Amino acid sequence: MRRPLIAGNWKMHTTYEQALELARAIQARCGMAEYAEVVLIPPFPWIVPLSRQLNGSSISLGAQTCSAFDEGAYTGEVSAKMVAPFCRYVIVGHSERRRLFGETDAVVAAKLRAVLRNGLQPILCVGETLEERESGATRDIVERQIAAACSDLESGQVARLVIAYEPVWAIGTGRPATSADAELVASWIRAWFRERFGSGISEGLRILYGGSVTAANAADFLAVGDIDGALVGGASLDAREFCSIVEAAV
Ligand code: G2H
Repeated sequence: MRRPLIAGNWKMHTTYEQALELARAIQARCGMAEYAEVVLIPPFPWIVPLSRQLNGSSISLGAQTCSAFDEGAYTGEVSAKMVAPFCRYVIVGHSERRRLFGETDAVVAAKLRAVLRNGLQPILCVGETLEERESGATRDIVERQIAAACSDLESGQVARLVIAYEPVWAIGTGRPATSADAELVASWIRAWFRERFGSGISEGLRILYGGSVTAANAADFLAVGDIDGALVGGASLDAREFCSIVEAAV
């Protein structure tokens, strides 16, 4: 069966000292969790020191984005190739990247390929805005985002994906989706992959929910059959809260 994945997206938070302490506290409380895969996704500069600190632990690391290119004259970019020795995952298509930094579906697709090319696993974020939701376009939007990123992938590549359903209106707002909302969209996502890649691939695909996940609501999401974990933002910055979310995956 699919092993739950609980990922903490630290976004652009923490000082160096705070990052080391947060990871230490998480490792102490849930570093040996076997029932769930725990992933910390810190800002770029903390990836290498945290990989040293977490050496030997079952916690793995991810990056919050990456360049579509592997190397070259791309000032300010960080490539998947650079983080590959230290990370297992890279988030692509987070709504903050799409909305604040102009990442189009085409850019997201190019980044996703860079992640795969460098042996890492993409966590592809998809989700609708409030306006799109209210106009009944949720399924179209989510399927368009997935199709743009995944249509021409091979089965072996799809098997390495993680999909995070993150409704934009639920991110950082303290207003999560209901577990029924998330269940419906997760079922659409799995059906999309089943129709194109077969049930073997779709049944192995991990689908996360993200958007104002807390220790108080995590169990509701994790109880949904098609939801295999959580992408946690704000609540991942508190070790006790984050580890309570991990423990909800038991
Ligand atoms: C959604 C989520 C983490 P938060 O972006 O990816 O953030 O839990 O703060 O809503």
